[in-house]
Amino acid sequence: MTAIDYEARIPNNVDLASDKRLQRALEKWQPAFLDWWGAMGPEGFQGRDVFLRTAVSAHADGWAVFDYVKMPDYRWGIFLSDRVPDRKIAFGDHAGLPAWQEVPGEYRNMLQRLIVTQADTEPASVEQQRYLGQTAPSLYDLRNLFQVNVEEGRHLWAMVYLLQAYFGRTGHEEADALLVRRSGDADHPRILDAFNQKCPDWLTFFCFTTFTDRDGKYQLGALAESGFDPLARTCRFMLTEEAHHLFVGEKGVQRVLTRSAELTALDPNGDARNQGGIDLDTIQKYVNYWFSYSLDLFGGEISSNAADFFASGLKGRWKEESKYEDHICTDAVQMVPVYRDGRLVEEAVPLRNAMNEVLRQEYADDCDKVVGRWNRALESAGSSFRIKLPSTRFHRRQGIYADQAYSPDGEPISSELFEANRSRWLPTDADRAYVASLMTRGVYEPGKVAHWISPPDKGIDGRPAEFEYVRLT
Ligand code: BYC
Ligand code: FE
Ligand code: FE
Repeated sequence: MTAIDYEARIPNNVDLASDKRLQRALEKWQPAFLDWWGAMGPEGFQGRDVFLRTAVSAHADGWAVFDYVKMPDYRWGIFLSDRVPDRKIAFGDHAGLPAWQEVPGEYRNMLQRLIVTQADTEPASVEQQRYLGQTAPSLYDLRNLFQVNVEEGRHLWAMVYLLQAYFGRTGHEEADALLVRRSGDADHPRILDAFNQKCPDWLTFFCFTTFTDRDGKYQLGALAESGFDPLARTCRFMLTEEAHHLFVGEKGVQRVLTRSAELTALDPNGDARNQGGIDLDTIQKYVNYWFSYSLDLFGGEISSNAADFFASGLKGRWKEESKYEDHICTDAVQMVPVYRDGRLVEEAVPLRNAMNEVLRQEYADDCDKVVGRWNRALESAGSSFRIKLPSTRFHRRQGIYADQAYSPDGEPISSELFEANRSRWLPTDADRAYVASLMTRGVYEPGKVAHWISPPDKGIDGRPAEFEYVRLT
């Protein structure tokens, strides 16, 4: 195992000090990153003490410390999980050969593209969440937002390290370009659709961290299986941090649901909006929106890119090594419902070409479990309302379901019928304006929470919920 150099300008466990060229390159990128953070990171609060977790080691026991930190002083570092001795490529055409410690020349472009795509999402999400601090429902939530933000920043560092260490000049150019693209920018947008959508309110933030960060979990899981060992190792460590992002999302939505159920019960007409809360129907629409946008992040159901990623050994399935027996997948097929002549028919797709869909199904099953936990919370709150995930065909922009309209149940329907129901299925401008109207200012007194959300049931790192997670004085 490699010792952590925590005194270095860039904390790392990759022995950066022994590679002066790389160290210089990263130290040159560092001020550009900090400029970007200042311009596009959280608006306000940069001079405040925030009770943050900082990664200081890549080991399961005690990999992080919690303390007050001002965000610009956060120690963004480069941490790879320990090397597995004699690790072999686990799948694809090179299965059984030693894992690559250098970039395999024939796959250079493909690998760089995968890393750039992964990297691009990290700063994008920080940009999307830039203004949320202004309207935080509590200090606890404010702290969680900033925790997610600084760690997405660290994920960017993790990918930039790979680009600069292994991809020469083009890697350096891509590292710079990551600080130039902007979420939602007309001329230089982020690469994937979901990362160009607005995240203007906290219900969106909680849906985003539930559904979009969860795409991160599955994509990182697939890349953690990679035959390119440095990528696998860095993704393994990123997954440790990711768990908290998913927690923030799931518990956030759950607290909104619980509060909404209470306010619905309180109202003589059963209308949570009359009680200053968010009605459950609106929450369902937000779920529909972010689940479908996040499904798009898995790419096409039938994809030659996915087949190439798998064949080359660069990107596996979720838990490829431990969960599957056949790691070659040249003979197997995956049945995929395809729209033909006005109806859906199951078609056999060569498994390698269906790898995006295999990963998407893992993801959708996981999302289903989250919704199950939300529904148990609704039940405990005495509500008979249940959140339901729409079909994976509903409201898609990418893949084979993008050209045809589907109902939330996944039935093909006319685009007229879809449009006629759009306002029932997806958030309207009025819904968004209503949600935003509840969140015009932050709630910053320790222990207080906004009216539209229930308090957290416990605090962070053993601290009470009413702890001063961000010091504003
Ligand atoms: N939006 O063969 P296809 C995270 C493009 S999230 C726009 O169907 P492929 C995080 C595609 O690029 C995890 N474009 O798909 C979460 C291709 O373009 P070209 C991020 C899209 O390539 C929260 C064309 O359509 N990590 O970490 O098999 C906060 C046809 O593509 C989209 C990764 O994504 C889209 N949604 O799969 C912070 C892992 N979907 O080549 C962080 C790396 C597809 O025709 N990326 N396209 O120009 C990949 O593995 C693959 O690039 C994808 C796409 C799975 C994304
Ligand atoms: Fe991330
Ligand atoms: Fe995340």
